[in-house]
Amino acid sequence: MSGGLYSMDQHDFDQTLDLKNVKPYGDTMNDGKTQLSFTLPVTCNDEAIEAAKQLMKKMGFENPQVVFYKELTKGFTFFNCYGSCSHTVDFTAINVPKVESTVWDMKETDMFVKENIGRKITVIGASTGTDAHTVGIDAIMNMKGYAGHYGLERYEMFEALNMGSQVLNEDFIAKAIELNADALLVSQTVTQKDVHIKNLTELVEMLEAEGLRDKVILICGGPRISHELAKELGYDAGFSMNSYANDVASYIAQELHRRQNK
Ligand code: B12
Repeated sequence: MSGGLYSMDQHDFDQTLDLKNVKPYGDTMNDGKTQLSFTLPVTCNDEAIEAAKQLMKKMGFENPQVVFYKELTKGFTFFNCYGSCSHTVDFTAINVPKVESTVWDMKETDMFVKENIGRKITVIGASTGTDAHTVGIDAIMNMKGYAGHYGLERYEMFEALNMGSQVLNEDFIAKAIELNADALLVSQTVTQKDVHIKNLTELVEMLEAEGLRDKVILICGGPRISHELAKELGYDAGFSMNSYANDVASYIAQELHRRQNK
């Protein structure tokens, strides 16, 4: 009996979903219910709460509610709020550029490289510029890998050098020349004041000046990097959160093979 009721609910539920006008789901379809948090640089008092609500309205939230607030430090107030989003997106019109390659596991990639490239692929990686975050590039390169995906150092057909963090673009390029690298992997985590754009753009310009840009597969990655941004900045591919060594390795192997057969 309850199973029948459940499927009726599901049926109603599906009928009210309009993919051309998608809004957040809270308790019921199309209620727009959203939780958001932010800090205002004002003293923690009733006026601050009213300011947060007015701001929510201007952001397009109906029935704004402040459910939690706290002084962070003198003159700064943090808010947790709820509201109903009045905006929608057309989900059917969304097109996200993605790296075009088939994702293989380590064995499949190694076998492909053995059979189709016939030599080891040399890859160097680093967090460049002032960026001191190493966990992302380690996840991709280190022998032990990350979340059950072995890193490039583990691959039989990859020669992988991880230069670590805060590597200057000129040192990175010098190493690429010394090792005759096939692929360069750049990690950028900090995006404050667009420092990642500066570092990434500078590397492309320096590679172009050295006449090296077309000779390497240039890849960047990080939590706020997208494939679209990477392409815009002159990279061949960009990888973000939830990407692993095997995503990158299979892309590099396929791209190198494609270039060799051009
Ligand atoms: C650990 C950490 C640190 C450590 C780093 C230690 C180390 N050895 O790496 C320390 C304490 C040093 C640090 C310092 C700073 N940090 Co910090 N840090 C973090 C933290 C908590 C975790 C980052 C992390 O390790 N993630 C785990 C890895 C596995 O994820 P990932 O990097 O996204 O990598 C994955 C993908 O993105 C991708 N990927 C990443 N790189 C690459 C590269 C390639 C080629 C490919 C293919 C894929 C790829 O693959 C990975 C696996 O899926 C984050 C907050 C958070 N929870 O994310 C803040 C965070 C990144 N830090 C931040 C900031 C602001 C700083 C500081 C500026 C703070 C300060 N004022 O001093 C400094 C900057 C220092 C510097 N010069 O860079 C901000 C960045 C905000 C921004 N958008 O710019 C964050 C988001 C915290 C926050 N919410 O404010 N940090």
